Amino acid sequence: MQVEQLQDRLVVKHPKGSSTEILLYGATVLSWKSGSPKDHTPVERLFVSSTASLDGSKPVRGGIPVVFPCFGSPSHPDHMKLGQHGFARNSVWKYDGYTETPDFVTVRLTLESTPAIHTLWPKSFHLTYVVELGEHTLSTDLHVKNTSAAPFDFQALFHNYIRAPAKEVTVSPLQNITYYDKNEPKEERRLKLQSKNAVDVLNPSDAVYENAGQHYTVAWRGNVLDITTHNLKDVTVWNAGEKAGAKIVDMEPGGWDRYICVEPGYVRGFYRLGVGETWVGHQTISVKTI
Ligand code: TA6
Repeated sequence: MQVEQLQDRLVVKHPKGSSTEILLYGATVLSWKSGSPKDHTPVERLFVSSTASLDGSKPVRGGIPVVFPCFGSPSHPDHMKLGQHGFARNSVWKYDGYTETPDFVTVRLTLESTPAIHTLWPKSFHLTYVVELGEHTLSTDLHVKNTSAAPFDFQALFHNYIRAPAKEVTVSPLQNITYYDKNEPKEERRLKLQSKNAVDVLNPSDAVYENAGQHYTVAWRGNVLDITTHNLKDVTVWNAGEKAGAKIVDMEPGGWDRYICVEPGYVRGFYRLGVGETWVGHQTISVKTI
């Protein structure tokens, strides 16, 4: 059996040694252990703060929280009752089974509206989250189906906390991509053009790149992870830095220096989904070296 269902999570094992754990709360991928094509020893690739709450009392500080239907604090008139990053990351999803092939083990989770969600966002929808584990890859797909009687607008994003030393890691290629910096006061924010190809987070970063290339390389000290995406035109690069990181209540001491968030999403503007239509946002993270 490649998938073990525990009370609060799924534990998925690949015959070639990689593994992943998915909390039903938020469908949050909590762990992804994978070797590389050169060294097959599985290594944890995601950061989860040791002080994160995993009991469903708040979104998990780490792993891969799913952001839907709004990114950050709501800005769309239909989203005003929602909390930061929406409800997908703090709702309990249902396990909907798995499939396996010689190369992949794939699990599905689903979420539909509940009375509590309906009071915040009175739309009818069906979400399916598909997590596919390969020998050196982890893919996540979010399927959004509009089962309402009218179109609705949403944003979606995978809030990947990649385990990496913030002082050394870079994300590329981002040269000539326009971005805005969420660390700047809202009224002073303006779009800027990124001049560097490989962007570091030596200074605190909360940069939202729009219409980026949908293929990113995250690199440090000979480690290389690739992220390729589909239908997720934007990417956010976030690291809180030392000062702000110390103020995040569920961040372990010094945790700011153990992660970089590289977050593919559709977050500049809103995707309008017609009645009965389905939108799929996809990412694959691959371990390339070490
Ligand atoms: O995606 C970046 C971001 O929106 C940052 O602004 C930062 O606040 C981060 O997400 C974490 O948000 P959270 O609600 O999980 O504390």
